[in-house]
Amino acid sequence: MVFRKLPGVSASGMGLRLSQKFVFLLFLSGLVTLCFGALFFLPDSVRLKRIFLSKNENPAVTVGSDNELSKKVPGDPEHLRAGLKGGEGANVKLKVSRKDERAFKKCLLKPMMKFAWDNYKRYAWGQNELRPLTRNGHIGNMFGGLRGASIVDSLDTLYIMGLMEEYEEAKEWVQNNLNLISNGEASLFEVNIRYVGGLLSAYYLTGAEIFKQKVVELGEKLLPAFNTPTGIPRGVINLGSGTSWSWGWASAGSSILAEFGTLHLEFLHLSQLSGNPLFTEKVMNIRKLLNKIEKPHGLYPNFLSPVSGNWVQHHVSIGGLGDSFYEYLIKSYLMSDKTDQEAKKMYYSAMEAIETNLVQKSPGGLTYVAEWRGGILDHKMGHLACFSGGMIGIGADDGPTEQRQHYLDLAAEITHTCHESYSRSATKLGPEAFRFDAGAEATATRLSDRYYILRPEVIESYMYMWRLTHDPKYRQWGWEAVEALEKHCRVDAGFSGIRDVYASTVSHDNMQQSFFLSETLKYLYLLFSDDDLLPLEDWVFNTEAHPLPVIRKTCLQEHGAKHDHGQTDLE
Ligand code: DMJ
Repeated sequence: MVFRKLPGVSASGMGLRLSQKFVFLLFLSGLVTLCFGALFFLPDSVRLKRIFLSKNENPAVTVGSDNELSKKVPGDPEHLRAGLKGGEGANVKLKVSRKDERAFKKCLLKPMMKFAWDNYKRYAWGQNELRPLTRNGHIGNMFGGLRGASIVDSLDTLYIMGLMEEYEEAKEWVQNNLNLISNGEASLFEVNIRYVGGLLSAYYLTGAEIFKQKVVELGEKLLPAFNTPTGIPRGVINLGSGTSWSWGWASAGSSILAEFGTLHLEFLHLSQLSGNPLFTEKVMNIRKLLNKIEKPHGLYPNFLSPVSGNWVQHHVSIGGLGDSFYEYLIKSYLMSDKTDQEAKKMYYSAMEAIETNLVQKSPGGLTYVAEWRGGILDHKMGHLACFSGGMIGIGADDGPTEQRQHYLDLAAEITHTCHESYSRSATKLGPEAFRFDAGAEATATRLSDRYYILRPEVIESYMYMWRLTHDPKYRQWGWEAVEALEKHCRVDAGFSGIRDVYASTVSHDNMQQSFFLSETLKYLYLLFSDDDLLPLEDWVFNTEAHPLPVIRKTCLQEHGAKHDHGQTDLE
């Protein structure tokens, strides 16, 4: 049948009966529904899909302040997961200003923390860490009989992010359940950086007396570890009996540089809070010995005998076993309101020796810090060593005038190399150690080095470098890490490390490390925050990312006058 257009009759109405029109309309709407429905089955990358199905949570980012944003972005992990996995970050870029985009990203860190926390609370409450695959808790043997490492490590992150209900739960647990009467074998270093550091920063941020009371009590339990012929503490202590000994794996009963060299910040604050000069005296004694002892090529080896006070092995590293000793030198100087000249001198001399002996450039132009074994270089850099980008960055400004720009450049180059170790993997997360030999450039060559356990060091350097330079690439790199964590480390009941960063199908290690909550998520949050949230002029972060306030000169003087100790060393 041929339809002719009749005058005054619309094309769609041409000569059709009502029932025919109805069938035609039904067919048309069916067709439209079918086409739209098919969009859902297209891959995410298809542009059409992104145009039609862009999620509606994005409008939240078009308005106002961070606070308004946090109300609008629900803390539901599924929502967050969908948001990140579907690549909404890209859409956001098209719709919002740079400031709002940044605020949106910052906002997403909070539900990540909440997700990690909620799952720890649900499956591992009171234990040290969450095992997210088996949905149970882990106690381990690092903290003696102490429990709740994830709670103490999280206090300040929860508080800073404004997760107040969760912070209150954590505080209540500390008040009622943190039992310091314990008899297990504890690592002096780990208890100090996580428990002492966590409680100190919780006290300074909130003013809650309970944290002060607990931290001073715990600090006193650590003092017997220093009862050695030299005053250099041993690595392991029984918190009940006070007996201490060296790690079985440390050669000839030695103590580890990164362990006895990472007490200074916390112990100075313990003296501040308790009025007990002993804490300061103990760490000043370590400082004195290290300052005096002969150093091969100006370098500090990683193993020292607590009995003879001599180096035991000539292995030097800015990564594991050495790392945070250097960090605490520059941070001691900064935390003393720039009065601790001895720490300053030791830091810059150590840096000079490190640059002369360890800093290398790969054939591909990447700057890295090698390890040193009795004069022979091992062209390897551990993930742990990647904190050094940030450390060298924060130390740049107080170095010799002619070296300042150089230090900032060096910090940027190391941070760039560490980013390369991430971007050269399938998961965009970095391996435990990467090499620069046998044709390798910032990649792991050994199977045993391919894992990633939610470590913070690379992100830590992004945060410091962002604060120091405001180069947007650091936020971009941080965001890449967020996306990779969401894609590969988030599991149904928390976040987990992965066994091989180069495998696109990941295998999880079933551990949500407490430093993921205390460091990784905190540094990411700070990376997307304004600089006036914990400004670097007023706070230093201990090596577990717990912020401690700068002790102002006047305060140091009062303290020195009252207790008559340490003042000359700090001037
Ligand atoms: C943390 O416990 C601290 O940053 C420590 O200094 C080194 N290792 C972990 C994180 O990787």
